[in-house]
Amino acid sequence: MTNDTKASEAAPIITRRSFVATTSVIGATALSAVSSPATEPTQTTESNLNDVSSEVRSHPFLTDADDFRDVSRGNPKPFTLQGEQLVEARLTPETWRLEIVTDQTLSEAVKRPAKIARSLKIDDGTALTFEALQELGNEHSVKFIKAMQCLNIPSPLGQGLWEGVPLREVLRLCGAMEDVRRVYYWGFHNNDPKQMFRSSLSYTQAMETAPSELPPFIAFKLNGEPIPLIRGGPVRMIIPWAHGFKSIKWLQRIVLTNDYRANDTYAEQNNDPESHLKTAAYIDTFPEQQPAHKVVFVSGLAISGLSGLERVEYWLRRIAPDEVPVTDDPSTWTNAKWQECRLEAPPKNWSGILPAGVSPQQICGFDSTTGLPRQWPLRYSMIAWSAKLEGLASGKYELRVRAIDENGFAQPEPRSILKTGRNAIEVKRFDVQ
Ligand SMILES: Nc1nc2c(c(=O)[nH]1)N[C@H]1C(S)=C(S)[C@@H](COP(=O)(O)O)O[C@H]1N2
Ligand SMILES: [Mo]
Repeated sequence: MTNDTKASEAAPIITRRSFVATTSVIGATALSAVSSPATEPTQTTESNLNDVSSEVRSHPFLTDADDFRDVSRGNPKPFTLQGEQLVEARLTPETWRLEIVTDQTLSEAVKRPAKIARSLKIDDGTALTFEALQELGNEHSVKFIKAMQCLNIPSPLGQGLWEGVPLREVLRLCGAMEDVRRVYYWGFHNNDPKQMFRSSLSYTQAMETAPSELPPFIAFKLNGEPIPLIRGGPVRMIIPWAHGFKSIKWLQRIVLTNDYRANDTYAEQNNDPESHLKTAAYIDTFPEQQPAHKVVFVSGLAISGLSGLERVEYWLRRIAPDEVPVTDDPSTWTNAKWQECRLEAPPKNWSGILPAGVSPQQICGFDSTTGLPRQWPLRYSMIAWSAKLEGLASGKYELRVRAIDENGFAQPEPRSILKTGRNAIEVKRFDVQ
């Protein structure tokens, strides 16, 4: 099946209108808390229960910069600095500088140190300024919609439209290189080595991008605005394919090294430093008490990871009074009866979703002529799914939701190793009375 067919076959997501029209609404708590385009509740009638035609999501497509779940270290956390402290930390657009230097450490693994024709340093006034970065951005811009997710947190943190300059264009400023095998980078850490949160890429990942593929980039805008301090501004690294730990906030230093080993802080904590975002589904929180014999809508998010997203399925299981809830073992999955969920279709009109002045044609993953997404969901983004549970009798229930990737692998396959990305199948338990 081509991606185009899939996009056109995707059913529309259940609407806010139908959500609010229902007496029994799973996900309503989460729903009312988000800032989606306002649609006023209409009267509760049978007909609008089935109205799934308009395109209002249970989550905004782009998460407000302040609404991401925050994962950051530091004491004090860099985003709590103010006034003169920010100036000293070089975390204002005027004071921000990016240094690019070489690693001169020799070891068993490194016989010759990295060499570059030109370093960018604060000392001699050659470090890259915010203005120079933006100028590079005028020439070599990259825009990308990314689901931010932590390898170790089992729910997405948010989704943003990030804009910046491909890392390769910035590294080009250093001229000829010799004996560079890896790119190390980190951000402001209160000048305390113990607080450093580092990440890395191979030289190839940094410098070469296959046609239509996604380059690592140095971002200075989020959702059309300057990146706020809380999200790692003024300048943040964005690694489109990776979990959050590669997307270093408050970026200030790049070190080119001849060491072939990843130095990621996450690698030191038993995580796979080369893992890509996983294809997986997540369930919105919902009330644990539901009325019997009413229509119950459930919803959530699905991330399209490296292996793409084919569909999302749910399994609703009624638990007999004497039964113990099942565990996540293979026999459970063999006997389960999975049913397909609706997936949010590509928006027909992106202008209400994207920031003013940004057209889909400019964004990676969209056709530059038609402005249509080349695949849906866009790779490394997330969309909403929904399902309608009907006529539930009183009792205890378990709802499980899983994603199937484009290789036909069902979550949690093929990654039983949680340290490449936590994404066990989610289960929610609720009572119907
Ligand atoms: N400088 C710095 N960058 C960082 C981190 C950090 O602690 N310090 N945490 C990383 C991790 S583990 C994640 S999951 C993401 C979270 O991004 P967010 O806070 O914007 O949601 O930021 C990454 N970048
Ligand atoms: Mo993370």
